[in-house]
Amino acid sequence: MSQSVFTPHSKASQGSSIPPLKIRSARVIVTSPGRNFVTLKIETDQGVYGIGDATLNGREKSVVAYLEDHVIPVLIGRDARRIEDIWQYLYRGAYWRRGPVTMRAIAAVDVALWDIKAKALGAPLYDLLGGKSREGVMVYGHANGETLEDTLEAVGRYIEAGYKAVRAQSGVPGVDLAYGVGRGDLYYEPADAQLPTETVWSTRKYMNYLPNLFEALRKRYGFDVELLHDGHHRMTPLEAAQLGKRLEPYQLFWLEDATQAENQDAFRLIRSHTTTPLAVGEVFNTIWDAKDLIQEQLIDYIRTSVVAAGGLTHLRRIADFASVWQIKTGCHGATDLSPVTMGAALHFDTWVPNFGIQEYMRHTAETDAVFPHAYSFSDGLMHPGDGPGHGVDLDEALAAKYPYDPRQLPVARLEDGTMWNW
Ligand code: CS2
Ligand code: MG
Repeated sequence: MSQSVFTPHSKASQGSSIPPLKIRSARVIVTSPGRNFVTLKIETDQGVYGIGDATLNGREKSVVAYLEDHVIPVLIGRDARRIEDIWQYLYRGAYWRRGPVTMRAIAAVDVALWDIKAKALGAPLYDLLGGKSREGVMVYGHANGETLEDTLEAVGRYIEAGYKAVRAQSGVPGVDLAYGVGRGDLYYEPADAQLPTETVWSTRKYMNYLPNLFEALRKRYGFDVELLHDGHHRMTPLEAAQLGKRLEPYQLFWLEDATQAENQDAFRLIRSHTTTPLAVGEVFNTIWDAKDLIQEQLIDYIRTSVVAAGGLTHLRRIADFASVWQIKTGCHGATDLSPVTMGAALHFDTWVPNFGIQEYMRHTAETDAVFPHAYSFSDGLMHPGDGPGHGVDLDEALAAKYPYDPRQLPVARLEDGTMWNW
């Protein structure tokens, strides 16, 4: 790399509380302990290293190439302390801004750099963000069942396990393989085959059934537990408005992804017809995807995650912007977001003043072993741990035992064969 006065790492910084941390190497590690994960490890000349998650479910290799071919070469030699400058360099410098691949690659670098800086200072990451705003992070678990009775029982098991909030997804009579319904109870993994599984969808059958599920849930468990549901982009705005209205008596914590959100205007119609709280954003990559939704107060929770939206540097900007309109966070936390993202998210959640809730879908024992972590769950709350950094590591020797296993997400068609949103 050419040296010039404008190259950030060419000047020795003085008066800083930590000495320069020159990036010596960066490597991408792909492992599949039950599902695929892409991890970036950045090492500095001081021996301090950091790790970041770059997993893009079903499209993992695209981010691997982006990092290896285009990002790692420009990182070597830079000062790892300059998190903001490196973020701007990767975002502005790409010229081709935004998108799931670019923003995940930036996220992996960003989270690894925050990890490095926090470790160098000997502080938990939440302290660098501004310190603790709460004692624990409320999470919601995933209860699902093939029938209404199965789903009621699954929700009951989460309540017994101490969860204060539970997402309920159920098989729909007449619909084979509805979204969110796994084959086993504990772990739901949609990316299940090398070529996409074809599923068939009927919004009519779903909408006829869903209010019965929530009526039965409230009858059995009362109104103290928070209940959530994910529409997974399946409804039109008008259908979503109708469903939201019909769910009002059951006081959901939120109805997620009521409709597809490329057109932010679509939420105006939903909003004007229902007071069921709305959450959206797991597929968003930048503040621009949510700008109108936020400033027109068309949603209640922003679901964008550390890994999807360019890391902590950008996610906290989104959260601050949302706070102006009293919109809270509700970070995506499905199993395709690795324990590294979970750890970083829990530090973010511990700090962020306008925190709403955090999704927590347990990883398998194999995944937990590959990613030793400091976070823990008790009484419906999660804790990021108080050690230095984000508290999640990668056991590289163990990771090497689980080679990449190509899998894709399913697709959905309407009953007449028309392609629809999975
Ligand atoms: C989801 C995910 O957790 C959620 O709310 O919608 O299950 C999503 O389908 C996966 O993360 C896709 O990779
Ligand atoms: Mg979702």
